[in-house]
Amino acid sequence: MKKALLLVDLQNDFCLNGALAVQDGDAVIDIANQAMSIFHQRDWPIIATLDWHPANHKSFAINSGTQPGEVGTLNGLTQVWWPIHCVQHTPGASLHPQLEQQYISKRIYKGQDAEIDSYSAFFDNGKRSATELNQWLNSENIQHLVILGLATDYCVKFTVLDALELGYQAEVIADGCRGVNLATNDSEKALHEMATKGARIIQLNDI
Ligand code: VGL
Ligand code: ZN
Repeated sequence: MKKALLLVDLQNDFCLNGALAVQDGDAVIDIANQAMSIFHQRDWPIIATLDWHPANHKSFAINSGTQPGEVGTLNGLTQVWWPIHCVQHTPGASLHPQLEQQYISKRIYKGQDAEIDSYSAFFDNGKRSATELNQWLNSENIQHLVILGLATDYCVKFTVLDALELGYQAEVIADGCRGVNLATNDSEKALHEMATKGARIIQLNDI
């Protein structure tokens, strides 16, 4: 049965020296390349998501008169305020230079609406609008996703939970994920929640 590999936000701003660097984020690039090579050999599709914000995005603390790391409300939804990151067409928004991009068959952009954040690759945080991901997977007859990327406790988590809700089988490559961990253990908790809701937590060696 055909599976798709979903690489979540492997962008410079989440890696070493990036604006929203996740601890040890660079380590997942090698895992992503190994996973891509396996999927490529099997002729299975590889999808990359990109956090893709306009400069005036309201999730940026500076645009909302708040401090990064604090929590507030944006248009009725709980919002963590972030440093400026992944601004469209800037180097920080580019995929990591060591990622073997030639294997990517589809790119999914999210977070373009300045008024709402968008952690999941499927929907914005208020489920007000959808990306083209679900439609694309349907057209490719894919019901099974293998997911890795950044950050475990935000974009990976919400992507996996939406995938499960939409009826996909989801496997998360734990050694291919790293988290923000605003609170210690956020990433562990996120993996636990994904597992509770039906995801299989695996390692690269299991694929
Ligand atoms: C992400 C925070 C803000 C992520 C994106 O990719 O997990 N986290 N924007
Ligand atoms: Zn973002």
